[in-house]
Amino acid sequence: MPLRLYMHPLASYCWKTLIALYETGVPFEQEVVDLQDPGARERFVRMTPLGKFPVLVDEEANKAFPESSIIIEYLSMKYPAAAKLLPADKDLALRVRLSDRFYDLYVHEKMQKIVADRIRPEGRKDPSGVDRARQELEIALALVDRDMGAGGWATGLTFTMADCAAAPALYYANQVAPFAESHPGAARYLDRLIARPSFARVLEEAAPYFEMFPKG
Ligand SMILES: N[C@@H](CCC(=O)N[C@@H](CS)C(=O)NCC(=O)O)C(=O)O
Repeated sequence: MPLRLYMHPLASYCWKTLIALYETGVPFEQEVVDLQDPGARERFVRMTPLGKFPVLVDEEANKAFPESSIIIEYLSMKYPAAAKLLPADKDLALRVRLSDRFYDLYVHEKMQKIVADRIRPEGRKDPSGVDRARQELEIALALVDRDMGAGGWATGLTFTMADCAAAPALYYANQVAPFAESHPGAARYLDRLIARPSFARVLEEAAPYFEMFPKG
């Protein structure tokens, strides 16, 4: 098997790449890494010193990539079936990358900040950082609500890398800051993402691990 994805089934950025892989049917193998296991962590960090999931290894090409967006860019360059995730038109591709950045930086990262605080020990929590993350998440969700209520995908009628980014970011944001009432347009977009077979499959595979998700 030429492609191997180092990942964890609960990890949101891994979901982003899994959605891309399931969307395109590119064959790959999953290598689940348990970062709680010191041996597994040490081996993983030797491969990728920042220790972040996902990492895609192309064994045939002898290449390895961290960073979910770069992994999707690589898939779209190498596999014709994945090319649709990044439009050939340069202006459209720029819009997809902009939307991908928006979901990663202003939805996903804010959500991660809130979740990460849940697992900090008492006395080492960061309530003002979490307040700020909640405020910034709220601004981002208002933009999603404004743009996505009427239907379609992140940058138009075609499902792209931006939707791969949006799905995990909005799914987990809705767990930590439910937005169905405050932002119904954003919630309808999340419903469309959840109904998409690629994301539905990711959620089904993650379901056995959901009890590990830190409670608020
Ligand atoms: N910018 C990176 C973010 C990756 C990231 O934050 N991964 C999380 C899981 S969703 C992780 O590896 N966390 C483990 C850790 O930080 O120890 C990407 O797009 O892939």
